[in-house]
Amino acid sequence: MLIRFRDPTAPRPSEITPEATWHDRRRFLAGGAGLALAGLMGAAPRAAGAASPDAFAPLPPARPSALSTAEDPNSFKQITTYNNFYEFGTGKDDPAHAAKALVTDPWTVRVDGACAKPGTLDAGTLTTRSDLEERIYRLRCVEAWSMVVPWVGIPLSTVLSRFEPTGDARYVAFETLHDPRQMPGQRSRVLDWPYREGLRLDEALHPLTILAVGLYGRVMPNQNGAPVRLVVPWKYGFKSIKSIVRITFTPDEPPTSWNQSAAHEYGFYANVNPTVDHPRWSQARERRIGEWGRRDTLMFNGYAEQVASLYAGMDLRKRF
Ligand SMILES: Nc1nc2c(c(=O)[nH]1)N[C@H]1C(S)=C(S)[C@@H](COP(=O)(O)O)O[C@H]1N2
Ligand SMILES: [Mo]
Repeated sequence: MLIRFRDPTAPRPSEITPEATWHDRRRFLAGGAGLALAGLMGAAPRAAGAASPDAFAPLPPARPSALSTAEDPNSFKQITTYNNFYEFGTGKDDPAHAAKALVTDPWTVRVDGACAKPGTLDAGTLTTRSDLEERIYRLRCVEAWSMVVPWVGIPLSTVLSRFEPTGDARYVAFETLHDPRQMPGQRSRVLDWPYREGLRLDEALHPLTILAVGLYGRVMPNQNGAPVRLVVPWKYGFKSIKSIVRITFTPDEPPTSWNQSAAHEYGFYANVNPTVDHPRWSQARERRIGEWGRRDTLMFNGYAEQVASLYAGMDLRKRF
């Protein structure tokens, strides 16, 4: 994989240049064909009403992570207007509107289960930590699209270690807020609420797994899972649970929402794997949002070098 190094003291491009401008620059560098294509696809970032990062509070400068990809990120508009967040509707453009009113401050995350020091986590304190890292991940979704997102987050392991998991902690379970008054999607039974996800402890402690608190150097937009959501970049998008209120260390594999709703379609592991098809579609290729054609999907979403050893000896067709 490509690893990008940057001077950590230098301001990030997102701090000195409005994001729309660097997209213009990139399009200019790509030449006329790129320009024409972007116009055709309605990708012009200055379109009236386009979502702007300026509407979101800036986060303190984050250290660029050595695990960042060098790929160009998707635009702020693409990342914040094409979402899956069923608590706010099942349409891809629902969350951008319906999540606006979600109250994310104050927000506490309860941490319990098999740990010596159960307690709570104030989401607000996560955004001011000096170990915030900026990473660019390709978050691929089961619906065969992908995006490159410049998340800002903190390694989940840094947070979990404070609660001192015991020897019984073999898995970590996560839960989203359950509040049908604020989350209108929870009034219909598309899923068994609250949204639940889980990881094996070694997956949860892997340095690629982060608790994300923002993107493009700004606090997390509600539609992307404010104030704090998981990002597990080598897994399908549904593993990356949004708006987390509870984290529990468990001895057994915890139940997860999509697995409960359709076990033959969505496994617990959900590692991106081009050789294992979803029962209803091939997972060999994906469309990058903003691109026309499809590209080959990479094993573990391009992070095989970092994570393949976690699954040594496992039959990934059975444990999909
Ligand atoms: N609580 C909650 N988390 C969720 C979802 C959801 O519906 N509810 N959707 C998942 C799915 S299917 C995807 S593809 C990603 C999308 O994240 P994004 O909108 O930030 O791109 O969020 C995941 N996390
Ligand atoms: Mo998804």
